[in-house]
Amino acid sequence: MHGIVPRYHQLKAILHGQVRSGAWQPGDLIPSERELSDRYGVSRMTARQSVTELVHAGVLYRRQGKGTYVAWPRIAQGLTNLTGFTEDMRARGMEPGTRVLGQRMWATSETEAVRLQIRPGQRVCEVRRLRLADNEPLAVERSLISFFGCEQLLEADLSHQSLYALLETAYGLVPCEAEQEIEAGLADDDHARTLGVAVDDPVLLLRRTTFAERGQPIEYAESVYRGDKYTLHARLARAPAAR
Ligand code: 16G
Repeated sequence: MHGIVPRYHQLKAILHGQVRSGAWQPGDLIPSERELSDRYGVSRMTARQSVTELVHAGVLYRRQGKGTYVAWPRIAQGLTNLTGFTEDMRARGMEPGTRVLGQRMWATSETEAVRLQIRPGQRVCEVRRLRLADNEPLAVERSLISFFGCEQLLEADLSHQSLYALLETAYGLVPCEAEQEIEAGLADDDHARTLGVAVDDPVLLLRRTTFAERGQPIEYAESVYRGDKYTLHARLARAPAAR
């Protein structure tokens, strides 16, 4: 390797190319830093720096005492459009899947009631679901669904149909707007087991209140997304006054 581009940068581009071209597949163990330095005629330090940058970029990941592996591509989730899980996965050409973990009537807590703009203790339908794409677990979602007659949802088979689609077709409640919060978190025992990750692996905690037309809150959901699977993406515009 030669020229004015730093060597670690050149090697980084080569390694990234191996992943992009599919020569290295997700889950593959890549050559050690020693092998890379021999193969490309760079120092161990240069090899390490290239690999480290690709680890930071999420292209590769290290396993303690095992080596460096190719990471699985992440799902880039936009933050401006309101979409449901099913439509979102289908739009990406992935097959959505759902395992219903629980479905019951639930008396709302103080904070849940505030989110849904109802009285604390008012009963809503609670649905807990594991969400999968191409059979891989991505998220655990707990939805509280609130509308007059929501107990009918106890009869619904949500393992084979989309909640948003059902709300729309059966009840005329079209999800129109949502407010969402995102926080970093660590997988607890329960979530780790369900999502197939290790306890204390990073997760994204999402809380969303979804509103139907005329601002009627219909769902408050708390979701735990795998931290290794998602990149949240938004395009930002500078406020006119600051231009
Ligand atoms: C999204 C929502 C969830 C909603 C679901 C509907 C978040 C974090 N998640 O996953 O609240 O219930 O979409 O998807 O906001 P469905 O139509 O496939 O059931």
